[in-house]
Amino acid sequence: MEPKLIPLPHRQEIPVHEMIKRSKEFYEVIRKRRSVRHFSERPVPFQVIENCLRAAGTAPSGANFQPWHFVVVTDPEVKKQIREAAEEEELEFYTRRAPQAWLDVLASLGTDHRKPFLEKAPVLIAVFVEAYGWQPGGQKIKHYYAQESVGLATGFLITSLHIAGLATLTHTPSPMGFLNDILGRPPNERPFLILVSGFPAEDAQVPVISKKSYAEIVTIM
Ligand code: IYR
Repeated sequence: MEPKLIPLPHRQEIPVHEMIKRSKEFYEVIRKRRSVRHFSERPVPFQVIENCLRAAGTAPSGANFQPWHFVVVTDPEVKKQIREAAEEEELEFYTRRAPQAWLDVLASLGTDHRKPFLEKAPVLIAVFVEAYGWQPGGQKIKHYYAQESVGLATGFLITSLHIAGLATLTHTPSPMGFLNDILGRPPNERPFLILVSGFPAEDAQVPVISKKSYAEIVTIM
């Protein structure tokens, strides 16, 4: 099949000094993002969530399959079910499943099996990976690079929520198959993570951590 090509729409021509300014400004905004575990119960304007999800849906993906699905949970009863199921798995993780070496590296974050933020935060966005889909004729089709694609879309989502002024936590109870049952998602969708979202609590605290230096993460050749 011949590809249908069009001239690049929305071409940007930005003066170099402006490119440098914008990239610096973006860095200054994104470097202030922190994973937050203490949320306010203050409701979030739904339009913000919707805009951020629209932004996430523009991410690049393998063969443009867009193998993601986002379930927005605000219902306190559903959040309670998710918390209970997650805490059950997490208790197993912290007391039996996790090797000591894993528990050792988590110690600096101060995490444990209790996940009150799953009820307290006003919005949980459950992100699913569609491992496969169906062609218009009904034939099953594998989604290539599905994990990577959903990782990229989730990055867009976290970034846009941060820019909109909301805090997030990427939460990955393991295993999290319970999300398919609670949220009624089909078997071709695998839970990727829960993006806990909302305003940070007035007294929110975060662990003291540092990011690797530029020199550590970059090689110029
Ligand atoms: N899923 C557990 C454990 C955990 C694992 C990693 I890797 C983290 O960066 C943080 C926590 C939990 O949510 O507590």
